[in-house]
Amino acid sequence: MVHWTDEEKQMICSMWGKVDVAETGAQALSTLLVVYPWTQRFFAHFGNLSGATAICGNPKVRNHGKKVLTSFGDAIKNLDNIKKTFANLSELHCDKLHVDPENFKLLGDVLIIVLASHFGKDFTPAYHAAFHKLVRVVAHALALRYH
Ligand code: HEG
Repeated sequence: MVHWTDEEKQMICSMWGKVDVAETGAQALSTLLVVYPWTQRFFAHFGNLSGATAICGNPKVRNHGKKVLTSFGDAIKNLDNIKKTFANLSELHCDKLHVDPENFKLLGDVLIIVLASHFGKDFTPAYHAAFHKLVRVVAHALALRYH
């Protein structure tokens, strides 16, 4: 089981309280779709994804980004129980959505970059390390029910 120090928990929870989930989620998902264009294939039903401007302005992308980041918030509320928290979502992404779990890591990396650009110098190496651990644990939990 993953162990979180009190300091890690404190850093993650306090910074997450300052995150605008809708805006950060929209930015993270848009960035994923622009930087790694093959991820667009999972969202073909979202309408116009033809280029960065269309992607960033697409309301379905924005809405889904918020949904994904809200889900990250659930992980943060259940830091000691992330595997169980994401068991159903893992099954959904495997069985119904057929998302290659490698993409969970990419989204995590993109989220770190968006947080770093938002928080600037407050995103110290210690915060970076705590969030890096979080996105890896989330990606791992989402991949556990794959078969
Ligand atoms: Mg996934 C749906 C969470 C990465 C593709 N994703 C969802 C839903 C949640 C979620 C909460 C809604 C589930 C429902 O309707 O019951 N996703 C989630 C997290 C992460 C993630 C926490 C974190 C890494 N998702 C992810 C990635 C891709 C992807 C990397 C593809 C590149 N998700 C995906 C698709 C859907 C969801 C295609 C269905 C979207 C829809 O049709 O509305």
